[in-house]
Amino acid sequence: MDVRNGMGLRPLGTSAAEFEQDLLSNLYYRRGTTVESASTQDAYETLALTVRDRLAERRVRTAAAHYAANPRWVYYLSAEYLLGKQLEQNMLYSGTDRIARVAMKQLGLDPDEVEGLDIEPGLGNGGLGRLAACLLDAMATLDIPAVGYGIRYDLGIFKQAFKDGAQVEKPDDWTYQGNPWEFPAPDDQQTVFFYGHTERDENGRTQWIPGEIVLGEPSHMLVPGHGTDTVNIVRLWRARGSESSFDLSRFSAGQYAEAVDEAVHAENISKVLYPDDSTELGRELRLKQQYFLVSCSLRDIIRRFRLRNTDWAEFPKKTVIQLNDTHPTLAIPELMRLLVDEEGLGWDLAWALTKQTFAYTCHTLLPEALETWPVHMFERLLPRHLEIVYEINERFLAEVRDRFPGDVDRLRRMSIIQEEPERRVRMANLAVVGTQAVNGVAELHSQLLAETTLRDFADLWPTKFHNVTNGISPRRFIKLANPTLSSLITEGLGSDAWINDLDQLTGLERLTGDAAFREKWRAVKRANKVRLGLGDPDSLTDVMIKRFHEYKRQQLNLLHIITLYQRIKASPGRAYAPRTVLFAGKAAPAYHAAKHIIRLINAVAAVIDADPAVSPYLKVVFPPNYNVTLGSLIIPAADLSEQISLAGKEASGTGNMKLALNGALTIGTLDGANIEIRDRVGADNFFLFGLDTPAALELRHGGAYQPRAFYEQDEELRSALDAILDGKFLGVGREVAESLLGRDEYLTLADYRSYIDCQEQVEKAWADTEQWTTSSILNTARSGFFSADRTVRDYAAGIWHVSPVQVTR
Ligand code: 6GP
Repeated sequence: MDVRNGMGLRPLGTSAAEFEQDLLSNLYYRRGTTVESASTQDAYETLALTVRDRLAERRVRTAAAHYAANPRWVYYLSAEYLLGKQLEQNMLYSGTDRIARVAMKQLGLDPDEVEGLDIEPGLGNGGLGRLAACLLDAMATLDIPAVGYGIRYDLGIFKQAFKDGAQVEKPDDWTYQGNPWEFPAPDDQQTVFFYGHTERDENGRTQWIPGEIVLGEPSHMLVPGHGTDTVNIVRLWRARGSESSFDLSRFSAGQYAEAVDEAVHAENISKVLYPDDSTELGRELRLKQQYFLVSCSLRDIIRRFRLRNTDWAEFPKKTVIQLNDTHPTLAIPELMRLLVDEEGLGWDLAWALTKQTFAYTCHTLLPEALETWPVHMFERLLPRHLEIVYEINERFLAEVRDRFPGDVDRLRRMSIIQEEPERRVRMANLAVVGTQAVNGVAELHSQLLAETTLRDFADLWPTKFHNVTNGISPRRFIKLANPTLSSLITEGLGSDAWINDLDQLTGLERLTGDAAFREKWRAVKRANKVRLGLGDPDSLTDVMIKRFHEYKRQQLNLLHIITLYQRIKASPGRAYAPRTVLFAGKAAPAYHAAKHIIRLINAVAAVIDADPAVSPYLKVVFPPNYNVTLGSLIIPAADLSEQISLAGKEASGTGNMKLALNGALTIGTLDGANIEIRDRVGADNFFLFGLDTPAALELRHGGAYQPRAFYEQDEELRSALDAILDGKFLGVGREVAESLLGRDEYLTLADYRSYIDCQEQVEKAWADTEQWTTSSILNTARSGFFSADRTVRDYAAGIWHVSPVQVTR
């Protein structure tokens, strides 16, 4: 179908009665059932389709506008997306939230029950995946022509449950009932090669003779903008065996398992999301996933380019491909292969086009999170790509040699190939060499990247390095997550324009003097705590929600809890301000140290709960299976936001932004985006503690750090750790204490006293309800900078050089 013909569409109705009519016809014609026999699942699917149709109509007009404009596109390549539930979002964006509920009631349906069946696609691990979703949201909202590319994992991030307090992982078969948000497009299927060898043909051109062929079948989900008619898409690839991969003769001979062997093998590529966050993981299947994503997506990008263009020289003018961390970095040698081997371009031209096309975002500082692949594995799976990487590297090292003659160490550090102790391909080096821009995700992170992790590259190409501080979707993380606060803000500001222009929140500053507004502000926070239902709504709700990682230091929070517990035990008569400490988050299944921390938190929670002398004042809760949905319930209820990573370790954080935006005060270190949050909300409205990055580096690298010295000098710290070692918490957690007393990689004990003292400041501040309310309002009022709209504008102006395309009716 020619998209230009989309203009003849009949606009779908905007009244509840028309919506009801459409619900009925979708129930009959697309779901194939009747009102009498419809299940709740039928009702849900029908509702989803009816909402989706309204966005699909905008999608047709968006595609037509984009086709006519032939603009420069942003292609966002990401192995992960954490999109969150779609129904509520799509009802808001399509403007059907109210009429849909009225129509459902008319049909005798319970909207809450029906909406309760919507499932969150958990196609990511944590920050990096959720950032991708926020950027897609903002790109659509800002009318930027964009496509997100990713993998349609059959199984998303595992579901977390607790057994005796320990994390157990359950598979997340998120499409078991189907997925109404998805449009399969088997006709856009791509062919992906693996293994095999290379040959030179008579013209000296290299051919890759593959050893395995897998099909990539795309489907897309709609990515609507808010307050605009733009609807972009996210296109997800699923691996399929080819038709010939089913062995009929074996099947006929009764060898049923063997008959499907090849197909199963192929389909395993998109079977499961690797449940790792910020850790390097060297498994061939993961490399296969990465190449699968890249190969399918690039062919699709080129197909789209060719709809309106013929000249390769135009390619970078029409295309910018943003690499979300190193996971899609194989796109660089893959584009070279396509241009040189398949299109016959010369190397120099191909390389110039490739470099101009790509940009790379780094999301970490942890050296162990920088991906590398064993050369032998890379070569076996992608023989032609290794040749290309070698060639890129040779030319690159010649450039370095020219600039820094005789500097052998530098060559060794910068080479795309690591030689010792094992030959490996360094994906971050490849990503820097093959792109026109590299960015970190917060000011400190970008600075540290250029000074430490990628320093040699920043010396060579200083202008290639950028900062783009992360941001979050105000639609998802305040408008949808916190409807009551949103209404109050709209009432206070006199309009809801702030949702697409978050800087307008500064208008709340003048309302800090309005007693009635302040009263309502507190009432909203309290009601959100009641809605969350995890503790006394009048207690200080202290939340730490993020992946479990030692550098994030959930263990430091836990030491504070144990100290509070021991103080209350020691002086039971005193009046303590009640506090509810909430943890939520998952640990990578193979990350044992993080799992020990989870188990210890649950044990401490149980011990406190069972102690009537303590439980009125202190409660620890740990709801399992943290995801976007649960986060959206917790964030609006938080009073205190724990952002306590060791300085210099957290690239940015985005939960910190969500919590501040919802009026929580932060207790945090000078790390990641905490610094920028504090700069904006004001030092008086932020609880700062701990070592800064230079001090942490000095203590760690001086080689003189002795956690035991802190233990010995600090009575409360000693007593907290001893309690763990003595088995006071159901005998659990000795590993945690031993690791802290042994190496304490992330200087938890060094920051303990400063943290405890700072928590006392928190308690004092909390006791002054009026001052706390002012700080809470100011946190919201001054968080406008952290809108993902600002982030996308920064990318658009500084890196992508793209402009919006308006979609008209
Ligand atoms: C995360 C970073 O840890 C976090 O600080 C940042 O806010 C987020 O990315 C978005 O930029 N990194 C990852 O999730 C990851 O897997 C390789 O990094």
